[in-house]
Amino acid sequence: MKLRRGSHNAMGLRFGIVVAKFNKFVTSKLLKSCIEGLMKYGVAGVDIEVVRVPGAFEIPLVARTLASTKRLDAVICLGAVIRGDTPHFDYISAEASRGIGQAAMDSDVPIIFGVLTTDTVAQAIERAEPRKFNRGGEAANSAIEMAMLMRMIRGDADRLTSFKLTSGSANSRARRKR
Ligand code: INI
Repeated sequence: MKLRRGSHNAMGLRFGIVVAKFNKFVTSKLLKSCIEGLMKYGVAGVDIEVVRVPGAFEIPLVARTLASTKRLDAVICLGAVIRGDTPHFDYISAEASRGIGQAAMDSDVPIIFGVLTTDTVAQAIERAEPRKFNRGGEAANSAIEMAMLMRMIRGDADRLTSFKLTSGSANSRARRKR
């Protein structure tokens, strides 16, 4: 197996982000860190499409529709489902995760699950916080890694030989830094 060293350069890749407006005080943080995470690896602002949906329940359909356009290398889904006192939690979180997985399989495009499912508001804030769990940044890393991986597997990877599989994913590098 031929592996080459080099930078993790995502310049030229295109991403869609579907972000829920519900619990915006959390999802806006996820969105900010996610965009910063993409740009940190060279993704241009014009190559990022952001679509806002009412809540996490609506994410899968829009993610699948965006992915089906075939103009994007990956789609990132961001939301925050907080248990609180509502039985809604189980329905919405189950549907969001099932639907997002299904959307990836239907469209053949990587779709990243960046939807927080937490028991409390405090947990959601902590996971969105860039200096804590930074789930938005992690979603960006996963999207870049999957976009590059799919190009590589499909043989469209000349420009991606700089992506070094053995050095670990962008996610694991981010984890080591913490
Ligand atoms: N949507 C969320 O994204 N997070 C939640 O915590 C949530 N709760 O708890 O109700 C939520 N509800 C809205 C839902 O996603 C749909 O937008 C709504 O049911 C309309 O289809």
